[in-house]
Formats: sequence, structure tokens, C-alpha cells
Amino acid sequence: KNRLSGKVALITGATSGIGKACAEKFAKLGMKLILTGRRENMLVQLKDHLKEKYNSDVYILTLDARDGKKVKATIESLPEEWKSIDILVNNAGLALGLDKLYLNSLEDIDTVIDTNIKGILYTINAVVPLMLKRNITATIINVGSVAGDAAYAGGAVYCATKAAVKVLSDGLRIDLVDTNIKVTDIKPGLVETNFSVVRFKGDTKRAENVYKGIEPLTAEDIADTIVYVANLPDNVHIAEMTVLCKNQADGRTIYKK
Ligand code: NDP
Ligand code: 8X3
Repeated sequence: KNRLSGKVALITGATSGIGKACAEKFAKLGMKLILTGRRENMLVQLKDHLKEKYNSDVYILTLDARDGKKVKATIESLPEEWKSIDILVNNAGLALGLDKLYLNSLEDIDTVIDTNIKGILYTINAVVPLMLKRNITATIINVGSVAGDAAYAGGAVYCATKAAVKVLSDGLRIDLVDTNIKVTDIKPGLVETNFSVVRFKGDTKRAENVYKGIEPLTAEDIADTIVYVANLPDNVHIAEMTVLCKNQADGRTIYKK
């Protein structure tokens, strides 16, 4: 049953990977989409593609998730019909490097913490009041990670941000327990997207190696999970979902052939 047709979803980080795949699947189900990311040309391309393929209504917000004031002001000044956000997917995020904690540059630490933690908090801060005003059933899906369950070598900063996503999701779920807004933390394992290319700052060979000898998840696999959660009946509230590829048992136990 399609409960999503005609509803509005806001997806952060829709220019690539999981966010982009999610936009495609939501569009196919007849949703109206607000898509954010820093790369405006990619957002325009995606908007044109979704318009042509599904005749979708897409509203683009070129936004850096780290810019709290702009995130809040931009979402608050959306045209009235676009303020009726039913599904929020907090997906924008990244890792930088795979170094020991004390070898990370201060700049990289700030970028990862500010995007993965503050970015979600800023978006929630702007969107939840709009949802509450309408007193509707809504779902907030935060893209955490199995990396938030336990640290792995070289992942201290990134893993800490994803642990924060779990805890802030838990806190928000408590805050909203007396409302019709549900909060889900989706925790993927290894997904082959642009994630590792970004992590290794354009070193595509090193990025490809991450997924050699395993069968990683695809962005579409995680988008399917997000659609599943977004499309649940009102009474079903999934707090957390861990989605691994078949060659991994947890964030640090990976079997490579
Ligand atoms: P991609 O690199 O393919 O996509 C990341 C998206 O995040 C891009 O659309 C990018 O857009 C956006 N983004 C990054 N920084 C910012 C910013 N400052 N402001 C706005 N948008 C930003 O990676 P994935 O699709 O894999 O990653 C999506 C999410 O999934 C992340 O939160 C990641 O941590 C999480 N995840 C990924 C896993 C994996 O193995 N790939 C596993 C578990 C979780 P732009 O550059 O245009 O701003
Ligand atoms: C991303 C998955 O294990 O590559 O959250 O860090 S991993």
C-alpha cells in the first residue's frame, strides 16, 4: 500500500548516494520533494530528471547543512505549500580520512562533527515546529550508521558522530512521544556510494578497495529501507534499524574473500 503519494519529503544530501536514491524512490511513489545539498548543479540535474521521469514536483534548497542560521531561515521561508513536510530524511553526512584521532586536522574534525551532528540538529530545529503546527502524522528518519555502535580503527571522529545520531534520535523520540511524529535511526553497514571517495579525498583506488572482496549494499538498498520506514502504518514506530551487507557482522567485523 502506498501511503506516501502526494506527501512532502525533505531529504538532506540528495546530490549523491543514499539521498539521491531515496529521492528517486520517493518520486516514483508520487511524493513532492524538497532536496538539499551544496552542489546546486547536481540538484538541478536531479530535479529535471525526476520531472521528466515521474512528473515530480521538486523544490531545491542549495544549503550547507553546517550553516544553522541559513538552514533555519531557508526552511522557515519556504512557500506555504512546501512547509507541509511529512517525511524528513536527515541523510547529509561524511567521513574524512581513516587516521588516528590525534592525527586528524582540526578542519576535518570540525567538518565531520558540524555536518553529521549539528547539521541534523539544525534541520530538526527548523522542521519539527512546522510538523507540530499541522498536528499530522510525520516521520523523521536519521541516517546513522553501524559505525555508531562501536568504534573501528581510524574511525573515532566519524564513529562518535554516528553514536551522537543514535542518542539524539533517542532524545528526540522522547521529546515527541506525546505527538504523532515518529523518529527512526537507520544504521547502514557498508554501502558503495561516493562515501569512500569523499573519505579518501578523491583517491578512487583506495575507495574501491574498501568494497573489494565483499558484496556491499547499494544506495538503492538503503533507500528501500527508508521508503519502508516512511510508508509504515501510523501505529508502527521503528526506533532503529541496522542494515548490514552480508559479508559483515557489525561495523568492524568484515569478511573479505
Ligand atoms: P555520498 O558521499 O554519496 O553522499 C553524501 C551526501 O551528503 C551528498 O549528497 C552531499 O552533498 C551531502 N553532504 C555532505 N556534506 C554536506 C554539507 N555540509 N551540507 C549539505 N550536504 C552535505 O555518501 P552516502 O550516500 O553514502 O552518505 C549518506 C549518509 O549515509 C551519510 O550520513 C553517511 O554517513 C551515511 N552512511 C553511509 C554509509 C556508507 O557505507 N556509504 C554507511 C552508513 C551510513 P553535497 O556534497 O552536494 O553537499
Ligand atoms: C559508513 C560505514 O563502515 O564504512 O558509516 O564507516 S563505514
